[in-house]
Amino acid sequence: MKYEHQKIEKKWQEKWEAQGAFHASNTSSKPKYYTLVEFPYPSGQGLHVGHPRSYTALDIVSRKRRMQGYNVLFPMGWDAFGLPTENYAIKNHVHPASVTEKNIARFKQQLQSLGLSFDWSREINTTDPSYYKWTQWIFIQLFKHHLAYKKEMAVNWCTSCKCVLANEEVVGGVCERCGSEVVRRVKSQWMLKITEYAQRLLDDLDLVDYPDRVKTQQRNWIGRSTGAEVDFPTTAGDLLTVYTTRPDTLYGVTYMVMSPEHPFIEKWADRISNLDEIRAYQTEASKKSDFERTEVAHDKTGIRIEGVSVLHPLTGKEVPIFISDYVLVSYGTGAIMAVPAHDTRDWEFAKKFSLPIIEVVQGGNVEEAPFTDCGTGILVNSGILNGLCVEEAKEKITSYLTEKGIGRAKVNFKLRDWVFSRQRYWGEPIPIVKCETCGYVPLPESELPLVLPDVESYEPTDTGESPLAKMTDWVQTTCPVCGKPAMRETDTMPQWAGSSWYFLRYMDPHNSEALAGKEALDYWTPVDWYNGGMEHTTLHLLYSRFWHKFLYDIGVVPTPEPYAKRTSHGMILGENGEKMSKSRGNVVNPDAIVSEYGADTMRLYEMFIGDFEKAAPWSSAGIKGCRRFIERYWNLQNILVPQETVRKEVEGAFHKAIKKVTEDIETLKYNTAIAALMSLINTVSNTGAITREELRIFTLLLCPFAPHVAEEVWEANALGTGFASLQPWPQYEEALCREDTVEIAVQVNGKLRARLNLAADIQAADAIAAAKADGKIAAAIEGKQTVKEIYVPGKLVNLVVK
Ligand code: ANZ
Ligand code: ZN
Repeated sequence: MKYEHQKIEKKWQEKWEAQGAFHASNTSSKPKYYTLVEFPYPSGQGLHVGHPRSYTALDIVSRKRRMQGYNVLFPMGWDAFGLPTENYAIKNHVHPASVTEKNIARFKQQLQSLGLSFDWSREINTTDPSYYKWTQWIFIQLFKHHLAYKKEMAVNWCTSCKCVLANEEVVGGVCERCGSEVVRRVKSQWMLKITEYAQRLLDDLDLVDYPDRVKTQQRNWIGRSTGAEVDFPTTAGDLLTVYTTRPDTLYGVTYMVMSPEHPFIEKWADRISNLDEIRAYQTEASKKSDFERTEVAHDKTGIRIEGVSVLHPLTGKEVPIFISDYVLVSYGTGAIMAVPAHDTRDWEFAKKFSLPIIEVVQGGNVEEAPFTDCGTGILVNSGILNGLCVEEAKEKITSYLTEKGIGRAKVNFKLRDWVFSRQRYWGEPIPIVKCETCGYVPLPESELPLVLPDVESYEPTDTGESPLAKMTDWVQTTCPVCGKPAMRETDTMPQWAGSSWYFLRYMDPHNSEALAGKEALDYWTPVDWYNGGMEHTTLHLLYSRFWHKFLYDIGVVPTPEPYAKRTSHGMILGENGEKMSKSRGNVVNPDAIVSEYGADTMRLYEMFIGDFEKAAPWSSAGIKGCRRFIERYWNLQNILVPQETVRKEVEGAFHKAIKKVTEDIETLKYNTAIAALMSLINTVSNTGAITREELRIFTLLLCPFAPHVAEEVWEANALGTGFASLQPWPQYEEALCREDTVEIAVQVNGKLRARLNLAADIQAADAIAAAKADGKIAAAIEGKQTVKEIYVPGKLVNLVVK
């Protein structure tokens, strides 16, 4: 019998689909299990070999859970709004919806060819009006709860995408998507108040099982810090308030810095004598990204504000004010008190502008370098704080400032509100109208979905408005409250909108009354295991936790957190160890692999490729090795003997393999699970036969990894009734899993001389005899007198000689 992967794989994919083998049930007496992978953006390039790494990994978990008796929800869908499709549509004069449809068809066919056990009856598509109706509904709820608001603000503007980017989408000063320059522009934007959830997003990380590196990245992104605000009187009369994490260093302040965008500059325009210089600096600063501005390495620049200064609140001394781009308007109060002795950026600035440096925490030589490691230092030159340690000084000064009414304790977060509008076509319309009388008014829920109208051109306008703005018929409407003429919002939602709640829709995807029915939500929430890329840790993962918490607060979902457990896979690199990309010419096409070697080989290979969490290079030799393993499994049918039990001689090997595979799947150690199956096949092959019961167990263990070939062998040899994929998972007995040999270290006078494999239950005398019989040991003790012989069971023999 020849192993014909193409025939076999097609056959089983059709059978599973026809019989709904992997459909989840919303009414089941079984315990539920919800496995989720990040749904793809259906790009024109089709599936990448990186996609199946995540999908196969959780497919294996899903398949194992079904075999363990769970009602499993393992769904798939399309995160299909977004710029690449829109840009393609503009270039090729086609509707983005038809591009999307075509791309989805291709992706779906590719995914199905991999034998992934998705419940396709629950497929969703974020661009489908029956889906985005609920994205719009959630937006309206956010609006009604004052968590969506409109604000004039300086935003990141991608000069090439002609589009506003969230801070998260600006990486290293350039657009994350296209790599073009990002500048600051003032625009009126819809914002979502994720900052209101900052503390809870931080605290509730304790409720979930995420890898440490994911939790750490989220914590850093949220960036909670504690300190104080201090009000500095100015010669202009206004109080200049700063945020500092080091109020203890207040006596060390020798100058102040305001961000170039600080509103006081306009306010003080009449008093500032060097306004031209200041304005020129403001223009320069607006061209830089926050990232560039705050880099420590960035050369310090700034301009002194002539005409206004600050009076130190404790010493009464006059202190100059500068503007400099290293202070950001969007953080704290947009102004700082500079303490050059103990802050690196302030120190560099002070050196450059020859400003005084006053040491206030003892420990370094602050003329030579800033002393920032102040943990154990004692306060000096600091009036009422002298002699205190830093922590005591922080406390004392904060209560002192509070008492005097010139300061207060303050907690700050790095997290910013989420810029939620895009001036582009291919996104969810924001369901708001603007009325002269009533202001911003949400559409009545009965009018949802607000469907994207057809436009003639998808090009963004040169003014930066969305192409929808040109659709006057659509834009002009009436106010749902007062009936007077009103204008629709023409901005659309960002790409992150649809993915912020999609996992809920899978629970009840055809519901037209609600985003999902209450019973379905109560039953399936939370997702039990969610796998996705590390690159989504600070964007998607945080955004969707925020929306979920909000939905929890308004009583829609039953849990405060959406995902009980999160894991993250490493990237698959090109054969040369570099990131796969067209330009590097190292892209592997999954279709070609599936067609030549089969989906089972591809799946097995991607799981065998190395540590799941780490990046791994593609290897053609590795693929061939996995194919050979599957053929060896297939050929077991040639040595099959009609015995319905496991033979004694291989019983231990089987129980150990069951245990290993059972446990390794839970920790995503797929490479070692597969290695255990490879070793089991060796053990069995060496006996020259396999019994039906042995083949049955082996088939079930292999089934989650290579399901098509497992089903075929199962059926061809009538190993049981129904799909192999739905059989109970094999059980092992702990007692039969014990290692029968152990490695023993042999020492002579405490020095390691040899390692021996001995029976695990060997007696002391036999172990010592075996050690002495070893060639290296015999040489080492030759002609010497043995003083002592020690055997530590299962570990070590030590011979003391002289
Ligand atoms: C005085 C001081 C002395 C500071 C010292 C630090 C060390 P994190 O931990 O990131 O919250 N800062 C405040 N607002 C800023 C802004 N808008 N742009 C740039 N820098 C700003 O850091 C808070 C510290 O960063 C604050 O404490 C302030 O400098 C600076 F030895 O104040 B510190
Ligand atoms: Zn109105």
